[in-house]
Amino acid sequence: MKRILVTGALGQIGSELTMSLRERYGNDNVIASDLKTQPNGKLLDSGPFESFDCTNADALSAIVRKYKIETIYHLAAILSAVAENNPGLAWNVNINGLYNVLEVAREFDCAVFIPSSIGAFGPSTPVDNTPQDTIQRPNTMYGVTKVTGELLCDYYYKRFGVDTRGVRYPGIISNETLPGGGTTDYAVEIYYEAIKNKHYTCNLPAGTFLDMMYMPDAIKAATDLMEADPAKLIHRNAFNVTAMSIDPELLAAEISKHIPEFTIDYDIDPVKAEIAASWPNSIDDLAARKQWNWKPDYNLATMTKDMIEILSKKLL
Ligand code: NAD
Ligand code: AKB
Repeated sequence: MKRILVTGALGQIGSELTMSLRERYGNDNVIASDLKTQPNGKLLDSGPFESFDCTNADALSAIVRKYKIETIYHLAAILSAVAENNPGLAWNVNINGLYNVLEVAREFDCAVFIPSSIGAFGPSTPVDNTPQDTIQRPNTMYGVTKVTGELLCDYYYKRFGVDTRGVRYPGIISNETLPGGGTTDYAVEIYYEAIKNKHYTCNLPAGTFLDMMYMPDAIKAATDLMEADPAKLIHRNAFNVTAMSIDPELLAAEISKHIPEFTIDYDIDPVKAEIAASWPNSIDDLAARKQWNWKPDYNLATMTKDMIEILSKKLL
């Protein structure tokens, strides 16, 4: 039976990944943790929760020791738009927090899952069908921390044998917890606004193609990779994974099939637009498909149907 620690468990991905891990490995074996102190009822009622700052190495080490942790899903991070506004905070959390996780994993022999991002690519990366191995010269602080994280994780695997594994997530679309300050947040907000107000003002320009994925696939990617046969993993940090490449117009058109009155207009956020313009239009996830049988279950149509059904019950 695995003993698991999830950092950043109150975030967009952590809140759903923790519940899924608890179903899989048993409630008491999955310790949720976050800097925030107030978990929602479901997370708190279903298993242990600890509040600590991942940049505090002693606090992290005490939790790993206390619960005899074997695997860490390290999700605590600062996302792209917030990172551009506060680069020092992003460096501290995304790099020093990760360093603490890797050190504690080395000491206590833990496996580590750490998400990278399409943000690890930059303006000189090939934009279409971006290969697994390619130029990575991001020009955002988020991207700098993500590339550094990928390299650090590879280093800890090669140098110390720490079982580090990661994916480069695209924008994640979900209906449980709102996203935490990223460039792709529009793709979640659009569904909430479509249901509440039948209208959405988008902060990225029409024609901004980015990879996206529905949360159930994001969870599947994390758990499948952590359970994959290590002998088959040529890459470790980090695998391109994607489910769809879409722009605001395509997303709006799909929503309109369910809500015909829905309209979209644009009020561009220049910081987010610049970040998005530096990321790929679409990435190639063949390495993940070959090495650990990655395959998404949802496309734009099936995700949109599900999002609208779930959010209509939640919001109306
Ligand atoms: P989020 O912002 O929703 O959640 C991050 C959580 O980390 C928050 O609950 C926050 O309170 C916590 N946190 C922040 N600083 C902390 C600290 N010092 N100590 C402990 N906890 C701290 O983020 P998310 O969307 O769930 O992302 C999780 C991971 O996945 C991140 O590494 C992110 O870069 C990556 N990722 C996310 C997406 C996406 O679209 N959501 C896409 C690509 C990669
Ligand atoms: C962000 O926009 O910052 C994240 C990501 C794609 O890494 N959603």
